[in-house]
Formats: sequence, structure tokens, C-alpha cells
Amino acid sequence: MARIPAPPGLPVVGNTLQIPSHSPVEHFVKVASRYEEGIFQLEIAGRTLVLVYDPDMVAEVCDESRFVKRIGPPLSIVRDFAGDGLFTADQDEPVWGQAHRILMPAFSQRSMKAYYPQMLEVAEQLVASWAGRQGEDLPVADDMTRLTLDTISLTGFGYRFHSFDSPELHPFLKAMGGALTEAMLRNQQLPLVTKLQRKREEAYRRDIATMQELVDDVIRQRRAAGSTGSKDLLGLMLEASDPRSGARLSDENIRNQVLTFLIAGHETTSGLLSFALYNLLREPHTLARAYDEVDRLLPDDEPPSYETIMKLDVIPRILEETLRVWSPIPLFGVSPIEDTAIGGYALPEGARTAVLLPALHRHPKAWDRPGEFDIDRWLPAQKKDHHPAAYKPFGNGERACIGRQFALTEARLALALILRRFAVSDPSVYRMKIKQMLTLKPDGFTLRVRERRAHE
Ligand code: MNH
Repeated sequence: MARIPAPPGLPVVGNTLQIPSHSPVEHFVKVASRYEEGIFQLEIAGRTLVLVYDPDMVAEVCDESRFVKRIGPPLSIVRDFAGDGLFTADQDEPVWGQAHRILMPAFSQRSMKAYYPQMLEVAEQLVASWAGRQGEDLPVADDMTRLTLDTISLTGFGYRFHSFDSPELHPFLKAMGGALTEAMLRNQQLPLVTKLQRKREEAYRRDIATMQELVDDVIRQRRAAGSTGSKDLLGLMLEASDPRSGARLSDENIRNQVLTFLIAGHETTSGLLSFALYNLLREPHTLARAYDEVDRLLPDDEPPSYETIMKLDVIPRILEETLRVWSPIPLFGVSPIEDTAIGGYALPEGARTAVLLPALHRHPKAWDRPGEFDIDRWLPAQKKDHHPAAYKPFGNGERACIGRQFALTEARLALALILRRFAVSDPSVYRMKIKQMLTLKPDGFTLRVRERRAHE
């Protein structure tokens, strides 16, 4: 067996102090560029983390008969607020399977079509807001956050944040950012250090309480309305039972799911949309193709139908390629079910292993011209030749993202409405600066818009 490459660390603290606490993933990617083996390990806060990005080894760790998602740090820290919601539940907690089966129908194609009018309503609010701010520097990530938060809360829970009515982001978002950032920092702290930081602990508990108050309000409003028969996420959680066991979700679990969906259902999609606009501003040729497409398929000022959005071809490929070069979730964790080896490297049972997406998604073994933004990689003829494990922006297997179609439908619609109406530009020539709060976003990215045609 070969030894897993490992950058040298210090006694006791290992590599902990080498990792910049607010941008761990950028550091991992830099280290990855030094190890052609496609695997390395780090000692962080007393634990070993194996990072994998060789596509063949990733194929092995994505074999669900050998590897499983285990809730260790940082997800065990996120459990402080997301509890046993889908994202942070262990595979063998019965509640994971129960909630998964109860909620799957809410993510069918039919459900997407049912959510579509509400997705459209929120996307039109974004466009209206930008139409009134032409020539200003628009804070892209903030406005994409308004869009995606309002969309998941309205479609999933019938709850309105009214984010476009306010110049300030909703307090829920500040609390969430604080809690996610704290979870990321704690992931790299020895527990003793965490314990000593009393002020941080208080702020963390306050942020969690703020989020939970909002969740309680969402549930209270629905209960006050009585049984609405709604098949949205909250309706299913309150009224449906697990087809296999007949179990219903507990009130506590429903709170955890609502919080999970409020976070997971908007944070990553806003990152995707922000990165997509960033890419389009750097790729005028691709941008021109996107304008062509919306002019062809959405020629008038009418709201597009769901069917029209499903006919788009260039915009979805922009999204796929964006998820390749900038995955909002930069890594996901798995563990071997028993002692095993991948690519000749031994991994003991339970070894904390993570797939490092930015390095996988640009791995020269799987991708030609990996640094180039090329949406034609996603033409069917080319797609079928892709390495089967070289693209995992939504994770893997049973524990892959349940909201994938939701995110892609919402993102297609938003980009189509933006590009139909506006010429986008970036006079300040933004330089990518990643902000990591567990997930990634472009920090401080602004753009400007002008109406493409006169509107009456
Ligand atoms: Mn989502 C799991 C990426 C949008 C709800 N999501 C995951 C995972 C990745 C991921 C990666 C697997 C994490 C892991 O293995 O630990 N998700 C994304 C991306 C987008 C996204 C890149 C947008 C782009 N996710 C959404 C949306 C929703 C959602 C939208 C809800 C409407 N995601 C989830 C949930 C899980 C998840 C819930 C956990 C699923 C499970 O384990 O059962």
C-alpha cells in the first residue's frame, strides 16, 4: 500500500495553523495542485481528513456499497441548528429515510410545474427591482439571495420574506451567515479552544435562536391557516406519512427540516446564479448566445410558460458549466463502511474522506482545457464521453441533493428573465474573491444593467 501524500505539519496541531480559517477550501485547492496523485491528507484539529480528487478514486468513494455519508465535523456542528434534518441526519437514523420518502414527491417534475407560478412571481420582483436601479452597482450575491430565499419560502412553505421591499437583508440571513461561519471556524478548532470563546458561543446561540424563531413563525402561520391540503414541503411534512413505515414526522423534526430547507434551499442556488453572471460577463461570446436564445424563445414581454423554460438549451449549459468551475458546495464527505483501499491507498473503516470538487472538476485526466469556460462540453454528444465520476456538484447517490431540479428550474428562469430584459455589464471589472461560509460565493461582486429594448 502506498502512503497517502501529506504536507508536513507541526506536532499536536498538525496542519491546523496552515489553514486560513475563513477560506479553508482555497487552501485545500492550492495543496491539491501540488499533489498529482489526486489524494492527500491533512491533520486538522486532531482529526485526519483525506481529500480525494482523482476521478477514478472519486468513482470508488462514490460506490455506495463501500462508502456512506457520515455526520462528522463540520456537519455535526451544523447539527447544532439543523438537527436531524435531511442534510445533517445520519444514514442509519430512521428519520432520514422517513423524511426522504415523505418529501420526494415534492421534488417531482409535476411539483416543479406546480411551483412555477410562484417562482415566476419572485423572479419578476427581481427584474422589477433591477429595472428601477439601472446604472447602479447592483450587489449580485445579495439580490440573488433575495430571489432564492423568497422562492424557497414561498413555494415550500407559503411564507413571504418580502426581501425585495427592503434595502436590508432579512435578519434571518445575518443569523444564518453568523452560524454557518462559526460552524466553519469550529471545524478547525480544538474543542478546548471553542469552549474558551464565551462571547462567540453567546453570539452563536443568539444566531441559532433568531433562525429558530423564524422557523416557528413559518409553522405557526401554516397551522393558523388550518389544514390547507397543500402539497408543498410544509403540507407534506404536516400531513403525509412515510409510505414504508407509516411514520409521521415529529414536530421537532419538522422544525429541523424547515430550517434545513430555508438554508439549503437558497444559499447554494444564489451562489450558482452569482457565479453564472460572473462567468457571462467574462465570456462575451457565450453571453451573446444566451441573448440569442432568450430572444428566440421568449420573444415578447409575456411571462414565459414552464414549458418554454424547459425548452432552453444554452442557459442550462451555462449553469452546468458554472457548477463545474465554481461549485457552491466545494466538498462533500463520505466514509468507508469497512477497511478498504482506493487507488492503492489504504483507508480504514470510518476514515473521514471528502471529495474536493474544485480540483475534481478541473482534473486534467477528465477534462480537456479544464480552465476554459466552454458550455459546449454539455452538448449531448460530448457529455456522453465525460468521465462518469468527474462531475459531482450535487453530491452522490442517495444522499445527493434532493433540490437539484428545483434549483435548476429556478436558476434557468431567473437567468432567462434577466437576460431578456437587460444588457449586463461590469464596468468596475470585478476580480474574483471567494467568500466561504461553508458554501462559496463571489464576495463584493457588482454588475450594472440597462434595458435592452424600450418598455412601455
Ligand atoms: Mn442541495 C444535499 C448541492 C440546491 C436541498 N445539495 C446537497 C448536497 C450537495 C448539494 C453537494 C450533498 C451534500 C452532502 O453530501 O453532504 N444543492 C446543491 C447545489 C444546489 C443545491 C449545488 C444549487 C445549485 N439543495 C438545493 C435546493 C434545495 C436543496 C434548491 C431545496 C429546495 N440539498 C438539499 C437537501 C440536501 C441537499 C435537503 C440533503 C439531502 C439528503 O441527504 O437527504
